[in-house]
Amino acid sequence: MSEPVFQPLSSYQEYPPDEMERRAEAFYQALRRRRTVREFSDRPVPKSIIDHCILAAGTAPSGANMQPWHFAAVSDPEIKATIRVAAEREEQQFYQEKAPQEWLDALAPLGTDQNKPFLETAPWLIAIFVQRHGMLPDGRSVKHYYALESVGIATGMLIAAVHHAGLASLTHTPSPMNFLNRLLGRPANERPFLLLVVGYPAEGAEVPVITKKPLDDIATFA
Ligand code: IYR
Repeated sequence: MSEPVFQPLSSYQEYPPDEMERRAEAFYQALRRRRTVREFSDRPVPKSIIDHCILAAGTAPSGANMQPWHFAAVSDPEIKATIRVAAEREEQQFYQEKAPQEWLDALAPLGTDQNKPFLETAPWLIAIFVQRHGMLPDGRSVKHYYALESVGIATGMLIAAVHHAGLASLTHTPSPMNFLNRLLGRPANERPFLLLVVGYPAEGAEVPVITKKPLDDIATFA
């Protein structure tokens, strides 16, 4: 048991009310420009940008500050190609056998199918893993709390960081994703959570016409 150590909250920044209004609205306007993109350019993106986006994600709150995540960032064309082959194998089964009609109907407006060329085209794939428990250097296991919630929060922050940097992303979830452990050499205590495809959108990229729910539909105020 270690004693808590406290220090002054020196990083907090308060803004005058009108500036707060502007910032809250501006952040919403910035985030609402984010679109999930499925057509990527092969333009390279420097690793330093990805480093900072992952560092931003790593600032997320987590259960007991266990930080139960691992981000495996891949730019190596050969590894990307093997990920594509494995993911398309899963997707083929999904679209042709496993997915119930109701699910296929729900996906129809997005125009997705089993072909995932972006897994090779995009400069970066970030495989996000949840550590169901931690591992000390001596091999003992450490319990993680709210691991899925924590990694979900960190992933949201990663998506926002990537968008803020001026890049596009795609949340990709081939199911099951266990092949990512094998291909990326991740240990058995880690479970793939999501594959985030990151890069510039392809020139002339198009996105489906969809809408987001209005405030009244997503919030209640009492
Ligand atoms: N993993 C598949 C299917 C898919 C599922 C959902 I839920 C989506 O929002 C989008 C796609 C695929 O990537 O095509």
